[in-house]
Amino acid sequence: MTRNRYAGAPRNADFTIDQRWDSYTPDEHDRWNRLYARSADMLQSRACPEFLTALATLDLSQGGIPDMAELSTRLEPLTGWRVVPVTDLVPDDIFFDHLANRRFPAGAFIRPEAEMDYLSEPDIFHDIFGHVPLLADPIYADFMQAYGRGGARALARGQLPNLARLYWYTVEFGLVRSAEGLRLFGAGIMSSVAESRFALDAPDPHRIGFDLERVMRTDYIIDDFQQTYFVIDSFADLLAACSGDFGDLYDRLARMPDVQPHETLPGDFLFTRGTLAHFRDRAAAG
Ligand code: HBI
Ligand code: FE
Repeated sequence: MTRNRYAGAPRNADFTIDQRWDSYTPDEHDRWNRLYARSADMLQSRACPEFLTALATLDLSQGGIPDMAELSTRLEPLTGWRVVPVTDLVPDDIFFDHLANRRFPAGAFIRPEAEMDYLSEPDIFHDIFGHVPLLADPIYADFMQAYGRGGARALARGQLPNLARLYWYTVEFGLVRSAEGLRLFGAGIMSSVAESRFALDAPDPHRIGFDLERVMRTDYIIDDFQQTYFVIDSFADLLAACSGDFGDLYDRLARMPDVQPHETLPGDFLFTRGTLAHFRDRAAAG
């Protein structure tokens, strides 16, 4: 059984494919249901209110893997967003063009049983359970479109790495303040039970107040929990921070050294200064 049976599927110029929803097996539908139940349950006390509201609104627990076309008929009236099937990662320019047109490209394959707890690239559970619910929130929906438009500009300037960090530390691994304390919103956290605990509860990582320039300077690791999580005040604040022209910012960034993910800077607003113990153990283990 190949791992991603959509790899090599015939695709359109925009890299979309036919999801062939009828081809999912009962086992795959059951795996979605188990992934969904496990994460939705433990996120009740950890996810931000906007995510929980959107998750209930979109009701992804309708029994098995969502049909993206059907899901889009329910999402589009809310914020204009649709979900389109792709095989896996698509080229940056294609990705940004989809976001700029309120289309979220979601992987069509579901992770194999052996990778229930961690997988390296986005499967349909990461993309639809992790990313799609917040697209039902009007402010976050506007932010994601603004990000797509900014992506094309960053590509044109050759400064995509700076913008990719913004995506990484918010859309994938962001935390947000709420009346009850820090809460999760990043899709990479939401779709991982272990990281949903680590990001909020563990003493190991730093938790630093979001600052656009600081985030865009900060490198990241892709094969372990984050050493630093950034905390936004609100989605409105994130949208406002990203709605200006980044030209001067890119000029400044080009002259500044990168910040390593384990570092803190004098100007940081530290919600928690991490022990980094998890990462030292990992480094020691080699
Ligand atoms: N493609 N399908 C898919 N999903 C992504 O999250 C994605 C992508 N291509 C490029 C990309 N992300 C990154 O370049 C951005 O995160 C910056
Ligand atoms: Fe993602």
